[in-house]
This record gives sequence, C-alpha cells and structure tokens, in this order.
Amino acid sequence: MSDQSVIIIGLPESGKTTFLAALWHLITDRDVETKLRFHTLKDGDATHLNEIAARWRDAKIQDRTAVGGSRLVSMNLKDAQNSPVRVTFPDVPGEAYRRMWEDRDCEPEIRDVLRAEGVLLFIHSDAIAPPRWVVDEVAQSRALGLEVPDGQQAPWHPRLAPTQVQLVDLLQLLRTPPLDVGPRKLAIMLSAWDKAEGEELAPFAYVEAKLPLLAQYLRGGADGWRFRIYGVSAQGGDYDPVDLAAARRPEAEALRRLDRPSTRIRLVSAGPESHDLTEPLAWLME
Ligand SMILES: Nc1nc2c(ncn2[C@@H]2O[C@H](COP(=O)(O)OP(=O)(O)O)[C@@H](O)[C@H]2O)c(=O)[nH]1
Ligand SMILES: [Mg+2]
Repeated sequence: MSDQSVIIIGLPESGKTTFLAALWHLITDRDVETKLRFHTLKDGDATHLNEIAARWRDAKIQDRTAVGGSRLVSMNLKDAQNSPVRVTFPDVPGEAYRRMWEDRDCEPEIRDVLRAEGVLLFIHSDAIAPPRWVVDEVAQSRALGLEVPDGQQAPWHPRLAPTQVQLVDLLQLLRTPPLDVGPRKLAIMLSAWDKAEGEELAPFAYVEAKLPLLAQYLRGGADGWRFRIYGVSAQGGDYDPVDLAAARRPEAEALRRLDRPSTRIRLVSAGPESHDLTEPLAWLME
C-alpha cells in the first residue's frame, strides 16, 4: 500500500479538527460520492476520529485539541483506480505552530511529521488579523474619546503580528532545514467559508484581498510551492457551543435536520462546488 502522508497545519482555531471530523464522517458514512473512498480499518485506531465525527454529526463545536497531545491519525483509503492509499495526518495542536513563530522552536516529534509530502494549510476565513497602523489605532481611540498619552510605548509581542506574516513565516520554515524536503504541494483551506461568502470573492481573490503578503509570496513562487486555494465550510454554518448550558442555535438545529449530514459540507474551488473534502487530498497525492 502506498503510504502517503499529508500534514494539516494552521494556527490555533483555524478549523483543522472540524475538517478531520467532517472528512471521517464523509468517508465512513458514504452518503455522497467522493474521489477517495474508505478501504479498510486495518492498522488504524479510529477512536479519536469516531469521537470527533460524532460531535460533528451532533453539530457541536470540537473541544480544543489537548495541548501536548498530538494525535497521529491514519485513514486507509482507495483512489478512483481502487489503489490503496494510506493518508496520515497529525492532528497537532495549533500551539505547536504558534511556538514555531514565537519561540523559533519545535519538538522533535513535530519536526518529523512536518516532513510530509503534502501540506493542508488551514486559515479561518473569519479570524484574519490584518496589519494595523499605530497612527490609525491612535486616531480611532481618540475618536472614541479614549485617552491616548503622547509618546507612550506599547510593548510588542510576536503574537500581535498579522496573520499573513505568521503564515508566510510558517511556509518559509517548511522550506528551511530541518523541515525542508524540497518543493511540495500546498492546499490552502479557507475554513468557515460560510462566514466569508458574503464578500462574494472567489477563494484566491479572497486571499489577494485579505492576505496580500501571502498571495504575493505564493505568486512569486520563491519557495516552489505548487498550490491550490479552496473555500471550505466543513460545518455548513455555526454549531452549538461546547458549553452544554448554552442555548442551542437554530442554525445548528437546521443542520441536524438534514437527511444526509455530508450535504452540510461545501467545498468551493476553481471547479464546480462540491461536498467532497477528499478532492484536495486526492490532488495533493497525485
Ligand atoms: N461557521 C463555521 N465555523 C467553523 C467551521 N469550521 C470550523 N469552525 C469553527 O472554527 C473554530 C475552530 O475550529 P477547530 O476545528 O476547533 O480548529 P482547530 O483549533 O484548528 O482544530 C470552532 O469554533 C469551529 O466551530 C465552518 O465550516 N463554519
Ligand atoms: Mg483542533
């Protein structure tokens, strides 16, 4: 069996676990057509996948991936020619990537998994921190009637860096020893696409508009990434919060009522829209 490894990366809260949950539902339930299909459970521990897929079906937000507890998740799939492929993704807590940016450091286990051939980079399309100008911030604070003393210095922290700066750095680190394995394929997944659609931009145009540094980095081709950009709504809308006491959302209720849960999923790319989350994986492994 050809063992293909695909890594899921992204800052904390970028939609990684939700994607894995929806993918596992799609593959095991087979309620819609997919490019890659379920093959066998052999050598796979599906406990974590089954748990997150159950939460996904219930339209409940995923618990935060336990810090330090990265899980190696494997799926035995087969492609259109019925050739078996094994896809391994680490569901690594986003804190690991944050640490790479902030502390310029990473654990040896994370280093090993980061050498996978295919990269799925998640970006929460509704949680992009834009670059901001000090002069604008000051003007805004003054307009709101807040006191801004002259000459006051605010300490800087790497976490305050705009999303696009952190992401380009992450991609550059993947082309730098010890993580470099030569040019790779990159599928950029703009998650929570249901939140971004109101802007009426195609996924690549969205990146150009909201993350221009990343768009230039990719277009310039300096690190040789072969990339595709997808808008993905793995939930189809907002789910119920983790807090059980909180009220159930009508939107989540409507999603639970769908006959075929997989039809919640929407994948938007250059081609026609689909429910098939395996399409980016199939492309990464071509
Ligand atoms: N509206 C909407 N929210 C989403 C979608 N996918 C993920 N989210 C939300 O984004 C947040 C982060 O998702 P999660 O999968 O836990 O991110 P992770 O930390 O990268 O594993 C959670 O509040 C999710 O409910 C989506 O398709 N639509
Ligand atoms: Mg997670």
